[in-house]
Amino acid sequence: MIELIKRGAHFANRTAIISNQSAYSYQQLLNASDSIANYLLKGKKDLEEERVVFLVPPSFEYVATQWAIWRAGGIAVPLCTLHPLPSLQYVIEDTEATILVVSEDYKALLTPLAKERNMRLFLVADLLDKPSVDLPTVSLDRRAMILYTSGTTNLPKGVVTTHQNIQFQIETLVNAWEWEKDDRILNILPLHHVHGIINVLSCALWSGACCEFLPKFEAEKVWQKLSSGQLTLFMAVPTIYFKLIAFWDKATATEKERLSNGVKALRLMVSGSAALPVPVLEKWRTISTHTLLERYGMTEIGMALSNAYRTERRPGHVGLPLPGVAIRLVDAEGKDVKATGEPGEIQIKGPNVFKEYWRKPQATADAYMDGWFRSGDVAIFNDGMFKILGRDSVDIIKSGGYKISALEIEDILRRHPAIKECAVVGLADKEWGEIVAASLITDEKDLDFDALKKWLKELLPAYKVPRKFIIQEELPRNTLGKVTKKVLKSAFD
Ligand code: MLC
Ligand code: AMP
Repeated sequence: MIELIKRGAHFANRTAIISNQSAYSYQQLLNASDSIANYLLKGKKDLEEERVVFLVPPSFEYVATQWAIWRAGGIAVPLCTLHPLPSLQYVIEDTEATILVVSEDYKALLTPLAKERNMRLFLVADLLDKPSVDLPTVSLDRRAMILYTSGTTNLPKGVVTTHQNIQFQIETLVNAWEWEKDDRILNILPLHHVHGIINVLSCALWSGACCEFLPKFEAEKVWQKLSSGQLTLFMAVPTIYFKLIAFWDKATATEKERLSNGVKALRLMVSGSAALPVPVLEKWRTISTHTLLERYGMTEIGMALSNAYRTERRPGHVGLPLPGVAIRLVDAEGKDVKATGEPGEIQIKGPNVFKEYWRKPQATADAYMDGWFRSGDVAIFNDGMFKILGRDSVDIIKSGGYKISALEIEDILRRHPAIKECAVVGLADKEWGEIVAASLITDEKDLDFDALKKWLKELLPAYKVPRKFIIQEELPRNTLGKVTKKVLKSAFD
């Protein structure tokens, strides 16, 4: 049996999940996932890596579904609850999923697509009552999960991890951050990315700890939890800390004192998925006494670098490789520059590194240099620690912890009848890290941007829709005709 799930039996009576005001034990999680697995198998002995897509908000039912897919030998493909139909359809088609599990809220949206593609569609609430069957033995080298990530191509790629990858990614974090069964963490992150799935949920369950869900991020509710004295851990993207600080700033003096006193009780607060600005780290320290532990990761590798739990946490730095993860810094000529203190691309090797991009052998091969995974992130080794300087591609935007491809948005914008040409860039922003901005070439000088945004939201998740637009006569280009995005950024000033 998969180690993560096998361990659940040791913690049978402990609380695994709190969601929708109910507490669920590890035994309930085992029973529910057993039952769902039984439905998914429908008499088969093993799903043998059939892709099972599921659209279930963060909750006990989400976790039971994820475990069930793994227990039945399938590949778990979590869909994003914020995505419009075309984005969901893309993942369903790309994975050629055969089974779809949804919660009630998404049934109407996805039923026509499931019918059209002849998929088996289940409502998760209907799957919790079936007695157990013999479940297959799933070896560690089998594919376990596909998460979609944006990159330097216009369409997101499916990142495939095996059970072994996942297990290693969990174990290295559990050890580094000293997770234990008495821990309790609040999850407010989406569960279609590694930050929420691995760092928060799976580390908690591996440890016999409790993971509590809030359906979505709301500063007031998160502060209530943080100051309740019940939590020991919290992990979030920098934008969330920014928003929590903004809430605290607006509170009365008495309330500020209460919130600050309450949050001190946690043993660890972590930031990641995007660069943590030093002023945010410092302000959070004055509010909470916590020095946020910043770490660096990526969908393809889980976590790779981390500041120390017990010793130094250096602002603006991402620490050192996690145990078992090898890191090198390589310049444009392929020379290792870690020792010289020059900037280089972070490249990674280790059991944490993913198996492949789903059905994209060329993209998979291109992602490596001499057996090292190329992150596309540039860093230096500064006085014994890694410091991220940025990315080597202007086409990748990080906004609120989400990775967004400029090319994907340009591709959609060009489909609009009024848009002749366009270019998308990320602009630095204190709250979001970067915000998406688009320059348009159009003959319609009075183009209605609100109507354009509405049109885009039918095709793209709202967080990918540009927040700023300008209309230009022509796009800035170099002598080869390529849009110079660094120049374009200054046009938004
Ligand atoms: C929401 N909006 C965003 C956005 N999130 N816009 C740009 N970037 C984002 N990230 C938009 C909404 O569409 C909406 O626009 C408006 O902002 C307000 O929406 P909201 O729902 O009120 O926002 P909020 O709930 O506050 O969301 C902010 C957030 C969320 C920070 C909580 O973005 C989030 O959960 N981010 C975490 C993403 C994450 O987990 N990344 C990890 C990837 S793994 P409108 O127009 O509709 O009003 C990874 C590896 C690693 O990176 O190292 O961890
Ligand atoms: P994703 O592809 O969504 O998994 O995002 C991974 C990317 O997030 C990395 O390649 C980095 O660009 C960025 N990232 C993650 N953690 C950090 C960090 N601590 N500092 C700067 N960038 C980060």
